[in-house]
Amino acid sequence: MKQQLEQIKLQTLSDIRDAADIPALEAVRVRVLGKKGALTAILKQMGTLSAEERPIMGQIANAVRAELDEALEVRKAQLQAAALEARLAAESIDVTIPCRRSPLGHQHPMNRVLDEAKEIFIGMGYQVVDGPEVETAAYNFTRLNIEEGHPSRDRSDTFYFTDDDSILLRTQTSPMQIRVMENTRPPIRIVAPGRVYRKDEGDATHSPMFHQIEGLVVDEGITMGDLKGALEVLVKRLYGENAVIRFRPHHFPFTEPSCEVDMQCFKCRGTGEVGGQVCPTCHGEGWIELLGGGMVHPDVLANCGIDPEIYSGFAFGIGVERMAMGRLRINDMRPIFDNDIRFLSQF
Ligand code: 2NL
Repeated sequence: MKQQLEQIKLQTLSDIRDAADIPALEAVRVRVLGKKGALTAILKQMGTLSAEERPIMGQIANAVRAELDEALEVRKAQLQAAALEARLAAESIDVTIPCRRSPLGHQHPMNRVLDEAKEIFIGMGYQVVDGPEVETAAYNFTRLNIEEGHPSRDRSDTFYFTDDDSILLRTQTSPMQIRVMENTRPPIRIVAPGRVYRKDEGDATHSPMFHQIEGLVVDEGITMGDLKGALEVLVKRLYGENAVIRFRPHHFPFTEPSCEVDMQCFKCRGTGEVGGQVCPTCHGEGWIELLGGGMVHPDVLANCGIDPEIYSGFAFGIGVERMAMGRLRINDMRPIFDNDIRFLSQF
């Protein structure tokens, strides 16, 4: 039996050494120490030995068992470490390989033009004010001298939320300027930029949502000359010192007198034709409509608690997309809203 034990020990130690992976090692363990294992079988035979032999053999068998257990543990740790090494080697990544860069975006050209215009007005001492896009008809229309029944209040032109036409999407940014006039004493010098909404069919020069910058200056002794001066500065800073503008008489319910301001066409330089063809940018007009303005109607001042006998003011409204079209030298507004990176990345 002693010889048998020695034989099992040597064979098993050799098998443990030769086990190439964890499953092979486990197979060795089961073969020797499992329920039907070789060493287990010998331990079961202890009962057949004499009382003198039993403790001696028991001691040897236990020593063999302990030695094999130990050898199994050591080999298992070795194999686990080797497996981990192999996995780390297989899964390693080279962090020094240059990565594929995702393209860096930039500000939308429309917002850039809007920011440029804001900066120009800030430079002239204006404050920028912001307000809600959902408005009341009182602030969007009534206080601006646009009475009930006026065509611009028509349901075909304005987005209303309520059946009584009292809540709407603002059609201009003037409501915010009305609030400033109600809440502060002159002098007032503000611009109100933001989104406005009109039920226009979208085409090359119209969109149901567009951006406006409105300006308002109220003080003693303000004249149409101040309006001309402010707009000349704006246009020359935006389009260059050579930009030419003209003022035409117009009508708005909220200004009196009122005007529209055109810029000489940058494409045909006012001639209305390019290479013998009708200019595609101004359609042969020679001029491009830029904005509307005028002297704040005395009733509008009075509606806001400002005495028109003491104070006067000018106001104007600029379509920012229109302005951007001129600045970016494009003659269609739609790509400004289309979000096509091939168009937007050019600016
Ligand atoms: C246009 C014309 C305009 C105004 C906006 C205004 C605001 C107040 C009082 C009086 Cl609080 N007027 N704003 C005045 C004239 C024209 O906009 O064609 N915009 C695109």
